[in-house]
Amino acid sequence: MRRLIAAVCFAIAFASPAFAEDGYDLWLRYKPVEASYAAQYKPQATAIIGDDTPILNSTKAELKRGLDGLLGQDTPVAQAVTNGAIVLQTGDKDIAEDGFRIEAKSIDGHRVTVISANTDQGALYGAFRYLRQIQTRQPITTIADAPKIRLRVINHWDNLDGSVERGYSGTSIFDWWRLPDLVDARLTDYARAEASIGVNGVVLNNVNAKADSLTAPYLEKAEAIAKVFRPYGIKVYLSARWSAPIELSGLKTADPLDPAVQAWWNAKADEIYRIIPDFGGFLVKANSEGQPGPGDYKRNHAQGANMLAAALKPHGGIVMWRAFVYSEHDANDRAKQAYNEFKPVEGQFADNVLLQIKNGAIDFQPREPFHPLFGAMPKTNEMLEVQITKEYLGQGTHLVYQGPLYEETLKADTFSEGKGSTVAKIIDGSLDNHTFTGMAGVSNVGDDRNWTGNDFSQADWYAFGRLAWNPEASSRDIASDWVKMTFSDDPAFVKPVVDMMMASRETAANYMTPLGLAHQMATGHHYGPGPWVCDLARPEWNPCYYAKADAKGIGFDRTKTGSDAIAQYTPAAAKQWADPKKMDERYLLWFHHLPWNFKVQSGRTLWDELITNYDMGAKQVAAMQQTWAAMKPYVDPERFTAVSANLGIQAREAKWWRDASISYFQSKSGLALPAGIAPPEHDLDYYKSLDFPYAPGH
Ligand code: GCV
Repeated sequence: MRRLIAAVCFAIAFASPAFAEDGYDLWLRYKPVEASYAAQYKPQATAIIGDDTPILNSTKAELKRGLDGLLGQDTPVAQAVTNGAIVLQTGDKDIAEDGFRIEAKSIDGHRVTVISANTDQGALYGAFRYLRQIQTRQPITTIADAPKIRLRVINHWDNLDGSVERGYSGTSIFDWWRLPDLVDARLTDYARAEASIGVNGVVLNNVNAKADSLTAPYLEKAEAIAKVFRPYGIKVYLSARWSAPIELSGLKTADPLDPAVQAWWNAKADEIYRIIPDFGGFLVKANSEGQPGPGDYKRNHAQGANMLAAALKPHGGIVMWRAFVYSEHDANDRAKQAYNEFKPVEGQFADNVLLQIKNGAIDFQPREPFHPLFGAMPKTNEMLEVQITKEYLGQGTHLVYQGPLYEETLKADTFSEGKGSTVAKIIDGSLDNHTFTGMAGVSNVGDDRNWTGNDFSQADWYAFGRLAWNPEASSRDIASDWVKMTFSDDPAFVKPVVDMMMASRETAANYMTPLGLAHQMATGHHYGPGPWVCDLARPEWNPCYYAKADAKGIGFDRTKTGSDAIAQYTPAAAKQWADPKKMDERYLLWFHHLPWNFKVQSGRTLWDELITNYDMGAKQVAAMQQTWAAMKPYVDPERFTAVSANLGIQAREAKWWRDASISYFQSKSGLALPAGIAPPEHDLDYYKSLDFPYAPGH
């Protein structure tokens, strides 16, 4: 009997808690801080006081939730000021839009902490910042902050049938079928997460849009979502299909200069604002990858964007017009297309249009030089688009922290107005005096319990928000905050994990596309390697188009002996990549086609360097596995196991990338592997034979 009682006690003591750590709470876990910290914070968090408005009510609720959890108390939401209260004060005109100031003050003789702001939204951001101070064990001192970028927007590539283009974390969180009647409570947590990182806009549907999302029933559904988002300061936007007037109303044309088309969009805008009074505006992918657009009527992008902008303007709406144009009718180097189409219409866009430009000229590759349009159109409102989902960076399984990739783009110097003309200064408007600024991130969120599939992919979402708020921020600092809030603030955990995250993007570039190679992924789903693919109808659909490997050498010549894409950059920017002997070799084969025996900076031949990089990448993932294995004591078993499993997949796939790529390039170069490099496990035919008809996200 005694044994039975002991067994029962043991089972109770070690049983999993009712709610295990499953990643659902993201960086907003609000687990109790250590007693010594709680003792410091509690006297400054005795009550919460603020007006009764929709956003301030969510602010107070979040503060209560956070403080109750972090400090293990029942924090009253009160009316009267008492010592130690947190007081929300809005209407301070000296504080920038969406900004806040946290400071100790005396009100009626009581020592309080005031979170002041101009707008309710500013107070909400201030509250999240206050909580972050506690989550990361920082003191609550005077803190003043404001976003440097006005529109901080998430783009969902979510389809109306619930699938998500390039989504690797389940299906869409928007249940279009059952909306507006059934509004998933999860959407509130989604809005909390977005607001916590400063996101103030969400595009609900895929840029490869269906016209249906503009019909009345779907607008009612969008409004049901907007109702959830509004108390968190988030506006909804829709991707608009260019040919909607034809598809929905039978117009003969979608020509932007046709009065009937203009009238259709004007009426549509009126209808939208009747249903969604604070609608943000449209995101448009036009004349790209088969999407319709003004080019179908020989009109340019400015003519197209301006027509929509005119329809939205009376309501305060805006247009985000994408510069990702990829036309199958343009035989030019694909990297040149956007610049060639947009530069000529510089100065012609309406003031409520933003040109949304991907970080690089091709398509979210592991590494690309910054997009040549940055700095090339100083009269145009330019916004940056990055991919948070990892279409080309290991999709749902690889641990690849993209903070350094975003930071690399933001810090890139375009030299457009002389040294220091960084992409960050262009998109925050400071370089060319724009006040209408933006940054967009393509969402990695789905209905997986932990939102992003891979627990570490939450960090990309988090980093996007923090960098859209402050494009000068450090991706390392952001990773450190994220790790502390999401896992543990124990320095024995934080340091190795942040180091691992910071190195992870370089690691992926090494095993997938070293030395500036690009687009070597398999066709369609882009899962895994496919460098050998060379038989697709259009040249630039083929990975072989990008690597141009043959018996003599490898690389895409984008200098004047080749496509001369380098000339789309300012001379000062282009200069850094002009000489293959002196340049940053991480961009080498992006700009240059070189012989296999070219001597790189390490003293090795290009061939040896390429192979060494692939090999190093695969080994680096094995090292990541070891780092993580040593973290077991600091992590809950659920997330430890999930991350370990994903790293196992990543290690296997990194080796696959290494072996398949080496195999293929060796079939071209005919050269022996450098000393000490193990040969690929299989022959090239084996790698070519692998087929993944059910790879996700396609
Ligand atoms: C939404 C790439 C992706 C497409 C995506 C496109 C875009 O080509 O593979 O899935 O389409 O970019 O950004 O529009």
